[in-house]
Amino acid sequence: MNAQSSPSQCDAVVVGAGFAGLYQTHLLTKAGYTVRAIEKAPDVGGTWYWNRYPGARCDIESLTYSYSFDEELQRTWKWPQKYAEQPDILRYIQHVADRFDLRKHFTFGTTVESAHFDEKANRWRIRTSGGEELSSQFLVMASGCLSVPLEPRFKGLEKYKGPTYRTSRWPHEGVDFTGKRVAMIGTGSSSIQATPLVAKQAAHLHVFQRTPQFAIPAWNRHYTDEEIKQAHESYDEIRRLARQSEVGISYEAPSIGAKEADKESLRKQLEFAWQRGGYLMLAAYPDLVTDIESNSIVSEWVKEKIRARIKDPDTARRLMPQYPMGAKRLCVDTDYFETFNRDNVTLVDLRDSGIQEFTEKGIRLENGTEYEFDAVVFALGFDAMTGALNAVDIRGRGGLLLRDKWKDGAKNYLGVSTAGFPNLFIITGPGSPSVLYNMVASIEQNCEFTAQTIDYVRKNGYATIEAKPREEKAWSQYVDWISKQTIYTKVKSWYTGGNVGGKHVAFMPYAGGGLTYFEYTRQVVDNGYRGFKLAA
Ligand code: FAD
Ligand code: N01
Repeated sequence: MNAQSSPSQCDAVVVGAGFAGLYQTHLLTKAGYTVRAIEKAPDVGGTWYWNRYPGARCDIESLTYSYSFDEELQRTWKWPQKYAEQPDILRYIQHVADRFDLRKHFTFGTTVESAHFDEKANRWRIRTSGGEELSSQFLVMASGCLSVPLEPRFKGLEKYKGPTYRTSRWPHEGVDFTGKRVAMIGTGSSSIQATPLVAKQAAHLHVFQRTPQFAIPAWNRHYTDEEIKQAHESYDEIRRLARQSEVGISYEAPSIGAKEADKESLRKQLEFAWQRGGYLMLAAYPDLVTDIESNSIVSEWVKEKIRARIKDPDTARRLMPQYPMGAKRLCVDTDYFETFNRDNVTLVDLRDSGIQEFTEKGIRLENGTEYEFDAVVFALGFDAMTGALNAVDIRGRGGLLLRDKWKDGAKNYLGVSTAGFPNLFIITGPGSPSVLYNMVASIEQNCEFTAQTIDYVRKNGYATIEAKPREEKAWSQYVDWISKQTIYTKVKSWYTGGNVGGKHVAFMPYAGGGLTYFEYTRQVVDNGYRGFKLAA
């Protein structure tokens, strides 16, 4: 079946062809439902289709940051590196699409523009950029937590004559910066991965930093054949250990908090965590996200490590983060701080003087300093978690617009459902562990919950399922309360929406841990969808 010629009436419309949309489509079609899946990009991949900048790679080990649902798939796929590069992750996703013959359900190069719930028919009416009108009982938004990049909105940008690039929309043919004077704006994860590679090519690189970030070395390397063989043989154990952890990654950590550890055991444990590298530095002790004193001990220790990587003391001072480690998503780097030891790299600290405007040839700061560039790279981040949902004209009962409902916060139940929007499912939405968990595992759980729920609704002869307002309120208050017990609310970040002008600021993911969340959703199902209203 070719999606282009497939019926406009179907059981479910799935939006997105990333890890989530593909798995959701696989589950539903395998269960016998008709699915029309729509993707803006010309092909599968989602995040890994769009983010092709130099150095793009995952920050959770590939053996874990991959689908677990198919034995044969995980035992036959060979990850070349500990943290796979974007081309390898994209190749993997394409392989999954081929292996399970998923492309035939998709219409690519097409955006879902609106989705209105028809209360008389109990169906979603969906309109696409291709002018098609679809009608489905269920709508699954697998549209991504980090899929709507922030537009560069700098005064005078239209005057600038040189080429500009966005990390999240990198040209497929790549960019050659050889001999060029380059500006990099932003110092989040994307910039931290791209900066060392751009610096190696460019004649000179200026990095414009507004907020210094914590980054932990990845210590990335190629896997040996023997390691891959062993991993394939012990995959059940790898997944079992990952599932036992609150973040979906297996790791060892002491049971006491950092502030309770004596000096010598603290040093040993932090050295161990540093050598292990990457995102798991935040799991060096179990209380780093919840206890500011413990966090501060470890943050200071990490800052010393960072300081030791930078030769110039003034540059080191300027690169030092000033917030609790992990409150912004912890970055994982390869040679980021060492890059500032190069003669062809200059840090521009925007806390001294902000960007006034772009000129024909470059950038002028508020203090009058001017820079000339042959190319500018924007690594400004995303309208996270709600961006892709609010970009679509989604209307529920009574014509209520989702983005209006959410203007004072993304109220939801379990992150997957929101009251007044029957038969709408959101994969890794606000209110679910999503970005605080290994995302692929988080996606698998949410997709399985959605498929199971759709099956329950259909097999029991219901027309609709939707969150009850009372449970939604309780869940949203609980998500908010938990976040306030953590360091996450101590700083402006994309986790809180604070990076987007005018967006309601509140911590969006569920910070109570994956295990707790998964158990909670299991109980909801076991109790006949407690908190949901089912109607015939
Ligand atoms: P996406 O991959 O974002 O896919 C959503 C798709 O929906 C997109 O292709 C988009 O074009 C499409 N779409 C959106 N709206 C519409 C619409 N209206 N109509 C049609 N199509 C639409 N997470 C981790 O856990 N570990 C990592 O190491 C990691 N690395 C990352 C690196 C980068 C550079 C980025 C940006 C994110 C990273 N993430 C990581 C988070 C990453 O987004 C998730 O891990 C995962 O890939 C998300 O998959 P998804 O299918 O939910 O969403
Ligand atoms: O975006 P970010 P990202 N003028 O929001 C700055 C995942 N990911 O694309 O901090 C000047 O982190 C902004 O400054 P400030 C991962 O989950 C993972 O890098 O707001 N600067 C910040 O420095 C990650 O967290 C990987 O003060 C401006 C930067 O731009 C998420 O995606 C790799 C500005 C944006 O950083 C987002 O990462 C890549 C302005 N007007 C992404 N506006 C891995 O390593 C914004 N900034 C796996």
